[in-house]
Amino acid sequence: MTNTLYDALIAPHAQSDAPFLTLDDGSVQSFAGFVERVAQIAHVLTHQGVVAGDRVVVHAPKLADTIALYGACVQAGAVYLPLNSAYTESELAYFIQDAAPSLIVCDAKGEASLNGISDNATPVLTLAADGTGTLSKEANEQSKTFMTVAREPEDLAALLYTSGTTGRSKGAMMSHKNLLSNAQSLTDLWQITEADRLIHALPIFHTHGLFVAMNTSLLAGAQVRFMSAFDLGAIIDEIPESTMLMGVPTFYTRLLGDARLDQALVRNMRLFVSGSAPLLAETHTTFEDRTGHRILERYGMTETNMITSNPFDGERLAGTVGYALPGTQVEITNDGAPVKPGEIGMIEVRGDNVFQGYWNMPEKTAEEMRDNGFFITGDLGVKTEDGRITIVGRQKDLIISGGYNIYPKEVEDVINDIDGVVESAVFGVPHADFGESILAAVVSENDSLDQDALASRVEPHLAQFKHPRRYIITKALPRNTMGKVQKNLLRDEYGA
Ligand code: MCA
Ligand code: AMP
Repeated sequence: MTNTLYDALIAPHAQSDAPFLTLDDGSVQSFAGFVERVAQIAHVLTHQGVVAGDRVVVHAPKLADTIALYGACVQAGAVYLPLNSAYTESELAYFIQDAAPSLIVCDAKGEASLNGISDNATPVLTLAADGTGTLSKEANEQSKTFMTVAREPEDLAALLYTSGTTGRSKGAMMSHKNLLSNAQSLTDLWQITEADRLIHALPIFHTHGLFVAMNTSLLAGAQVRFMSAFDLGAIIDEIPESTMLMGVPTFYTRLLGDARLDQALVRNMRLFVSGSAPLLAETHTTFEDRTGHRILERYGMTETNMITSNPFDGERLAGTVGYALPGTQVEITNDGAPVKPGEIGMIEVRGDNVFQGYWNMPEKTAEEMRDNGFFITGDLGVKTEDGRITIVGRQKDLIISGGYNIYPKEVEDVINDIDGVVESAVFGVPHADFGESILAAVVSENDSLDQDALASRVEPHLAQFKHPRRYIITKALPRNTMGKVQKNLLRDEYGA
């Protein structure tokens, strides 16, 4: 019996007493301990009626048991569906209705509202920030071995929601092969081995922290210093004992803001990786001046996993995202036809890393996936003769704040629903810490709709990172002759 991901990422560690996760309190879970915990939680899933192909929604804190729950879904053949812990009740309601999970695991605080959202139809287990809750309680009573459920490479392992330009989030269906092939490429390319120790300070509900960081560590048998949240001081403290850091650009600008970052501190570090948002060339060069390390920038997307990477051994060029990963094809196109090197076009990608389509949305899948298997990323790029790729912009209307994606349409929909609002435009402006920050220009026919009134009506509906930092009340939005709102003019006017 085979299970593609389990056999590659988890089963090989069953007899290993080597340390896997080191937690904030200094406690250490060995690889063998992790394998046993995965089995215990897999039993809990089965007892709750979860069968192969069922979705398990996870809206839980970042804990060792949350990673074990991911492993348990893999072992039990279920589909892991992680959700940003900052999501509000109305955001959660959409995902639960769309994915129709067989089980929900949430923080103790969310139990009542998630029970309400699902009309008590879906079982809810809890996993609190201190590790207690019904999931862990039930798991503690289970056997430490579990009969792995067979899964083929094409079977689904995870469903990750990604917001869309239409405002409705789409569930990206990731197969065992999608995830494993990408983990293999990255592990080889970045030469990750069991001698590594990764500082993990990313959230684990996105591709970056879950798949790029955890799948590669499991595949290589690397140690992970698993931080429950981003904490600059803790990262500085851990750097001398570690070899790798994976982060969004904000991690690096914050590190540069700390006087303790110098060559002596990073003497044992082997690799600093950045992704999820553009790394400013200035950050890249300042980081090299301070530490002697050239940050390795890579590029990816939820639907595709990682697409390109700067080389490990070759030149890591600031402002570029490097070359297509082995096994991944990248084309720069105009209307689907490849353009010449040096010309700007749409970045399209094909390979085992590319997802299986959007959950329950075949028409959206067809819009973004060509018949020849190329996925249209919505990012604009340019390629050199030898294949090095630079991202020059985005065709999709997207703001990336501290590595979190915000689709303006989703926020505009909430603002436009407020009585008295005529229309709105949400746009990103440069921000020193988060890269981009979010503003909203609002046309209103109600004079009492000021900054505070708008914020108080928008905020209950959206996770905090999507909240506009400022509302600009205006008489009209700038439009071109086609009637399209010119967000570039808003950015120019309010960027400073
Ligand atoms: C926190 N806040 C934010 C953000 N993070 N606001 C806007 N954008 C954000 N990214 C809010 C907080 O709620 C808080 O609000 C205030 O801003 C300041 O919080 P702070 O303490 O500075 O934030 P933090 O907890 O230190 O978080 C910053 C962070 C975090 C560590 C950069 O945002 C983060 O972990 N980002 C990584 C996201 C990620 O993993 N992206 C990968 C997506 P208040 O002051 O009002 O309380 S996967 C992907 O993109 C693809 C596939 C890829 O290529 O990887
Ligand atoms: P997500 O929808 O969360 O999967 O975010 C994917 C998007 O993040 C991509 O389509 C890019 O626009 C952006 N992105 C990821 N990595 C990079 C990078 N290294 N440089 C610029 N943009 C990036």
